[in-house]
Amino acid sequence: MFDNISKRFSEVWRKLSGNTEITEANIQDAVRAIRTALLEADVSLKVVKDFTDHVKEKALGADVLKGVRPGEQFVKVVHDEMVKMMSSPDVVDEKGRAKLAFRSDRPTVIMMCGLQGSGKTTTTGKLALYLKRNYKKNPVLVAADLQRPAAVDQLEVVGKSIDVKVYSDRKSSPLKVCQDALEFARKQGHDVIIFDTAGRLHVDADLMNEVKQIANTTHPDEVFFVCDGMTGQDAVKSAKAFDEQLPLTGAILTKLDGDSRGGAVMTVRAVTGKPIRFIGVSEKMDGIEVFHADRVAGRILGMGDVVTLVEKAQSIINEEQALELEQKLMADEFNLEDFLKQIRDIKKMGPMKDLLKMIPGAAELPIDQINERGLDHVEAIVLSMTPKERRLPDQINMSRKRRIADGAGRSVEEVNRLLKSFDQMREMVQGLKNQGLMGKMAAMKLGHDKKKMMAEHAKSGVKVRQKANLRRAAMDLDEFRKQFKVDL
Ligand SMILES: Nc1nc2c(ncn2[C@@H]2O[C@H](COP(=O)(O)OP(=O)(O)O)[C@@H](O)[C@H]2O)c(=O)[nH]1
Ligand SMILES: [Mg+2]
Repeated sequence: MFDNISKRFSEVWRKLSGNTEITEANIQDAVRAIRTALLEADVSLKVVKDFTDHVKEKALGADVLKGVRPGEQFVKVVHDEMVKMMSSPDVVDEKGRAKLAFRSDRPTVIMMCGLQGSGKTTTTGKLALYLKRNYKKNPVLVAADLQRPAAVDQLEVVGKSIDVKVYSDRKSSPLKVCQDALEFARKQGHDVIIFDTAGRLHVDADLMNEVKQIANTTHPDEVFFVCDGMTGQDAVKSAKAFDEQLPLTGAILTKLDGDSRGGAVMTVRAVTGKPIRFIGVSEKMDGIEVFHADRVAGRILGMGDVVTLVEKAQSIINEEQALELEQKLMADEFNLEDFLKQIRDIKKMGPMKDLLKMIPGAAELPIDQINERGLDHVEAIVLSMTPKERRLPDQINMSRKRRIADGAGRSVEEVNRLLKSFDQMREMVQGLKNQGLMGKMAAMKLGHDKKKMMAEHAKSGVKVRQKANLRRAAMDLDEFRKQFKVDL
């Protein structure tokens, strides 16, 4: 995600890190480099100019803070400006879910619009799955793209894959199918209805009339402009055209998993004033994320996205497992059995490459050289150990190593390497513990909810000191994020 631009920013940070003080001259240099990076990402000229003007002004005006390196302070200025440029108030609820204009007197009507190929049909399905999972809704999808017969088929496949009803009538008209579907939804007790409308290759009057009519007749509660995040200013032009004709309530930027240059995501809100509500991050039905400006800014700026990484882990490892693991780590009981479990959980989270990209500074790593099969090999090695060996890895001698290697079809060196990295991991955990970071991790896992954290920990009977750590952790989550950022 945003590979090119985040590499560019990493270079800017690296150059700055050599300076012991921030002067007008080196700010000028950095701002110039940022300007080039943004223009390359196809951000519109006006947005770039406003952005760099603000950054310059803030950076020059900022008081030098004690204990903060000048480079770090500059990064913060850029980060904050970028968040400001992309964020909108009141689009996320306290649980981190997308706030949507649900209504209770009739099914909530959501309308998707945008150019052909922008991802409307795919996102219609993703959104339905999101609403099912996060709000326990019972949505129905409406095939309102009657341009091509295949469009209806495509939505039906999508609906089937997520077990959501699709309403279609191939012989009808787009407007009528939406009206009839609304009636159907009312009768069948569907509480959300999503219109998958037709797009064109370019904005044209016919298309606009069609979607306008649907909107004027069905009064949608949310009108989402779906936009291909790989494009830059072109996307923004069409966003403007749709915004002039329809009561847009937000934008969804798709395909950010590709080599998106980031232009659209940085420009859409600045130009239309409409909030970005979701982003699409894969072709699959669960490839949708609520848009958090600070996280996306972190990714663009090459600072990684620890919060999303933790949340991703959270959706795989449940809270109980996480607490159990944490306690084992605290008590130094973590062994290769747990390691194996971890590996399997990591594998469930998707390709290593994608995960690593969320880690701060990863834009600098040779990520393309990562061997995705590596985890399989590690798993095979641990599997060919006896349970006792997994619990007491320190007791694995040479002949045991040979037996394990043979059993796994790997070399003895690989077994050695695994045991060594396991040791290092234990050391690292020790280090984290010493810095009080484990508590902070736990704080994130429990959604930063102090009461819930204290309750969980009271139940699990951890020591008082650790509770104090947690209490502190709840307060300085920002500090945690800072610690995980690139060290300048
Ligand atoms: N990688 C990726 N592909 C996507 C995403 N969203 C949509 N696509 C793909 O983009 C193509 C066009 O999507 P579609 O939903 O048919 O667009 P529509 O014409 O607006 O309905 C399809 O091949 C989708 O699989 C996304 O977030 N990531
Ligand atoms: Mg479609």
